[in-house]
Amino acid sequence: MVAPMNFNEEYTRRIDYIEKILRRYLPAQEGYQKVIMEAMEYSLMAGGKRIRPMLMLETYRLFGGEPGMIAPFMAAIEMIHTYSLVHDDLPAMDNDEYRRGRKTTHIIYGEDMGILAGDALLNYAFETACRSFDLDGEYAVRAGKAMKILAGKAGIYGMIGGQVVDVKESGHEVSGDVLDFIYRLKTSALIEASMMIGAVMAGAEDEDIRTVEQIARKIGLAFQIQDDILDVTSTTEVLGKPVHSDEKNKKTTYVTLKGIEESKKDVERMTAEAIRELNRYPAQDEFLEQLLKSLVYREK
Ligand code: GRG
Repeated sequence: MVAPMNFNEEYTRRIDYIEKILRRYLPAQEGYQKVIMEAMEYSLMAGGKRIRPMLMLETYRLFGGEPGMIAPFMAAIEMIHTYSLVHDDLPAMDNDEYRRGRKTTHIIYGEDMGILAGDALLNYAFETACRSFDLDGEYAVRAGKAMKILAGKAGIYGMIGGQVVDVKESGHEVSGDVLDFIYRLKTSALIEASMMIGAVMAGAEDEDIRTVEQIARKIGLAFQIQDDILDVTSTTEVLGKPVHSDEKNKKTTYVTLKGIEESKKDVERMTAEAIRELNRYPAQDEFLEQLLKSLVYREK
């Protein structure tokens, strides 16, 4: 008889594995510019749920990927995500002092180094992902495809584009369509990149990669709506960052448009749909299903 999976144990095991990878790919702290390597480590190793590399790894496994080949992209996606948080916290953006339960990077290292640490993580993400080109034959071809996805989903047609509209539309009410656009780009794009890159590096067919993109889009939307809910219902101690930040920044969110109860139902519905669509694949992944379910009821 197969023993039932202990989700919490498996989750902790994966966090440890991902953090080992992140440490392995961080640059050595040396040279006249050492302070930037310190600031990169400070922000990258501050904890966090590591959802993006985790989804990448699980999708890679779902499509039969061999151990090891995906590691540079797992590190790269978390570096890009962390850079976005470092910049999002800057005085010119949300001006926040706490993130992941500790002082934000610009508070510790100053605004100038905060900007540079974000830039450094973004650039180093691509330097890290480029290491996949050193892999053998077919993997180098897959790495090229994955790189294109990473660059596109992080850029003006992806996360940065979403952030631009989010910042531009702050301070007044926006329509549901504009909000969907912001969420799809600002939050879903990196989750799409994570899962698509997992599939690409495992050698999935183009049609499956497109399906994975659609599934990840739903997961990203559900994730962002839950983020909106927690901003209203949670506490600074639990979240590790300020609550009521959407109200402070006068942002339209799913919660302001639809209310908490409706938003919760949407998170549950989108997650159930994503799980159903993933379950069509013959190689099922119990951890992935549990992970998606846990995101619906997450507290931070
Ligand atoms: C280019 C100046 C400049 C800034 C770019 C793109 C950008 C800044 C910011 C967008 C980042 C952002 C706040 C997206 C929202 C997505 C979201 C819910 C982030 C929180 O992710 P979690 O919950 O965080 O995974 P942890 O800490 O767990 O990793």
